[in-house]
Amino acid sequence: MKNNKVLIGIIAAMTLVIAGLIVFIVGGEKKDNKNSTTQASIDATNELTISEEATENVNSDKDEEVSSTTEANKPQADCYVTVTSNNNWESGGKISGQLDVSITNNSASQIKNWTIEIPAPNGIKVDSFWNCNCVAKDGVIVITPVEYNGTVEKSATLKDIGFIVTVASKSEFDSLMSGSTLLVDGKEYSGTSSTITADSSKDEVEEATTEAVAAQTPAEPESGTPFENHGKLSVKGTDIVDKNGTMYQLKGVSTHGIAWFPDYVNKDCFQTFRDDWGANLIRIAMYTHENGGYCNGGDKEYLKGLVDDGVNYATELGMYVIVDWHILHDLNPQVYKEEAKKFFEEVSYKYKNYDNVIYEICNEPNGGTSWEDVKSYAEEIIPIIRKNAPDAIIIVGTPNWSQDVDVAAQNPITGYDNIMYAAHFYAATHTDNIRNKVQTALDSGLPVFISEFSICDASGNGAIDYGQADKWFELIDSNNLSYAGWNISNKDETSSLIKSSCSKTSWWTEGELSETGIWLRKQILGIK
Ligand code: IDC
Repeated sequence: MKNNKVLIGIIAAMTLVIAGLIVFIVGGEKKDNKNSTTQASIDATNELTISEEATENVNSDKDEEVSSTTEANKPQADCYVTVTSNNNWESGGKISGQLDVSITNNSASQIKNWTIEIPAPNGIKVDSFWNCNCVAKDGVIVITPVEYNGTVEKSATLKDIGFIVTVASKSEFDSLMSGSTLLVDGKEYSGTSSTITADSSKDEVEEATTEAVAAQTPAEPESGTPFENHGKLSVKGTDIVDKNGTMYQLKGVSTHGIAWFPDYVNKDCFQTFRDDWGANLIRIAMYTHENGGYCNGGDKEYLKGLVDDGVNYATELGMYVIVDWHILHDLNPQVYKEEAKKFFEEVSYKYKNYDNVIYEICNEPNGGTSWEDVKSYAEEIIPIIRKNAPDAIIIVGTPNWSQDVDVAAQNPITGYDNIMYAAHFYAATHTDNIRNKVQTALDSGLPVFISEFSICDASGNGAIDYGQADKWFELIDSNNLSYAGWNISNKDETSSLIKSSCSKTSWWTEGELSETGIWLRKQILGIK
């Protein structure tokens, strides 16, 4: 039995090494100044750790890869963390770089439930991470295991943990490679941590003493929020452009119905999407009809209060925010048109000085509602919003659950700037035929906004179709389409981004995200 396992392990190892080499050879496209890294992790039996790493340094005048910890500077402690970097680059006046982390366990027993803490400068941003969970909060980066690497066997080194950060300067970046602490079941391991850093101008090897985590001060609000960088948006042709007239893509998430999941309307939640997911957009969905919706027995003041909280949190975080009048089982936006007029009068007045607010005036007309009906509704609502918000982007829903953008394209709303049209999809149900509608609309110059989508079926549940999801994102990214993924909640359905077993409303670890959540986070972060 044991021998079989070893044999299986060896075969698995060889397969992964070959796969790694193929990925390295086939995927050799050069990008920026980043590493190309292929990783393999501990297998299901936990008996094998392998890794195949291929590193290419583009724009680098050195040919040799920076070596890892040498015998000479090998730390003496039983268990220790090694933080290294062989790549950093300038990004928008800041420094971004990749940090690779390993845990060496030379003690007599396995270690479990490890946590690594690295003192971090204020304003640090974690852009992506792999084989770990990684959050930067309150002056410290906290790294915790994922399902398969929480245990480090005795006499073993756990590798392939890494993350990418952006900080203000090279010295801030370098400081991340000293002072890390390994915590195992509450016990702090001290000792030395070997660090290596290199950039295109110099190779250097440093050794630093691990210190206890310094007194932790809350992180200051980040400079350079999406809104600070991009300001008031407008529509040019089929694109959203920023204050400089440069093409801009909104990428974000939609709440579930705020009446049912109000706890996710909180600032930490939105900040998690901004800082940990790379999102610049939050959509606040307020159902009008179902189960005590705004126009159907809902507490209007309470719901408007939630919308207001959401808009203000997003604004404080420098994010863009959609106020979504979420019609659904009311079918036709004409049903609650009078309520809609009052609502949009009020909110557009309240947010008249906010340049980050987008209005979505009817989520999904359906049930045979014609484009003519939707258009005439829009022609009553738009002027009301325009009185207060002359330039705000307004998204108009389209017939058939916001699929018929091709129909809207034949007879668009005229006389106003900054009008966009909603196309929604659920990838396991909506495939080529809806993509063709979007393409047709774009071809005829209609600006399309994917203000809601998921990768399961149209019920918001059922199996994920990753293949169709990829096809949708080819269309989205090649056309600079903005999007918001449904939905921020832990409801027990596939489209929810958070696992139903998790009640946290912010700072989720990867293990606390649903499959859809894990996929969408990577999508927004641009991790393929
Ligand atoms: C679904 C929710 C589900 C809720 C239902 C209410 O995921 O929890 O019970 O609404 O009717 C849409 C809608 C969106 C739907 C979603 C999934 O805009 O409100 O949410 N969907 O059915 N259009 C296509 C799919």
